[in-house]
Amino acid sequence: MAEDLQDIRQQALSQISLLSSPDEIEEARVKYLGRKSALTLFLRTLGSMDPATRSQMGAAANQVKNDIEQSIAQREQELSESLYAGLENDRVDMTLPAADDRLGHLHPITRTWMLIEDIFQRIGFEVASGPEVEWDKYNFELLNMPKEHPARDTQDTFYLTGEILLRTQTSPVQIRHMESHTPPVRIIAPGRVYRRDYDMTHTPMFHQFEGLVVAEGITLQDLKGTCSYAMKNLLGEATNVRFRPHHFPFTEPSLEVDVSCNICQGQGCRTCKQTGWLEMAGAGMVHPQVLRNVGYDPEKVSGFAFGFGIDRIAMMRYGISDLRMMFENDMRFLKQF
Ligand code: 2NM
Repeated sequence: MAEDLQDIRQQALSQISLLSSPDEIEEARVKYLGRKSALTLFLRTLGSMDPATRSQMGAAANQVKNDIEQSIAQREQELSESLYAGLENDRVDMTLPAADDRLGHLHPITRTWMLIEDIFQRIGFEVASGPEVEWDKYNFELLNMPKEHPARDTQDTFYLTGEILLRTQTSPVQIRHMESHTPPVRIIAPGRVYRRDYDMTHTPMFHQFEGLVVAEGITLQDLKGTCSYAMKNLLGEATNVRFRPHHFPFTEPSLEVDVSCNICQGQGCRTCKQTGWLEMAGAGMVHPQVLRNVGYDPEKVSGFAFGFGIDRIAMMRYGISDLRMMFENDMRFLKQF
């Protein structure tokens, strides 16, 4: 009988030390001390024992009962302390500022690119695109620059094979578009272009957009009006635009487009080399030979084209002096915009 009691005690104590929640504590209290517990059943048998054994066993049973109660109380205390410790550690300071979840943003060049598309779409231009890996034929030959043409030297071309290259301008997009469409044509072609060049103002990859309008009765006035509209929209209504004669193999006549320096408002500074003007674009009336090359009749239609550097415009819009920063992806630089 005494051994039964010790078994009950041993089993209860070892299980109580494993309890891990207030619910389990309550279950254990019923299981080890309740009306149907082994201990209670044992106490009921005391009545049938002889008096001497009864008082001995009664005392022993009470001792076991006390031990179990104490053990449960102790486990209860331990548990509440560890729960409290958990709450202490997970405490949230409601007065702290919220986590920094600012969104990222588009690159200044991407933003300028999108703005350019928007400005030209408003006056009826469509956006065209084409491959960056091009045939020599589309990048040069159909643009009136045959194999030994001296203008090819100024382009510092990356050749992949004798006939395949990285486009040096987006003009091939315009050629492809004219080949597959009949006039009237009114497109801009923004995109990446590649030249072997690297310094403060040149990177081997840069962004350009060219524009092309071909229809009956297009004149140089249309070119000048369109370029002025674009520059004023991109660089501010106060921007002045001027045109100087130039030469390109694919246009005749050819022009260079200058804008008044928006750093010194045309007064003269380091950026504009004291001239008050910044060179922004090349342009001209599409050469009759280029029109014939794509199957158009220069007696019936005429057109103008222009080419701008997107990076250049972004630098002016955001006041960036070194083009290379645009492509280094230094977060301290990018976060400013
Ligand atoms: C420029 C400057 C002047 C141009 C010409 C053509 C085409 F395909 F119509 F012949 N596309 N782009 C052009 C004209 C590009 O970039 C400085």
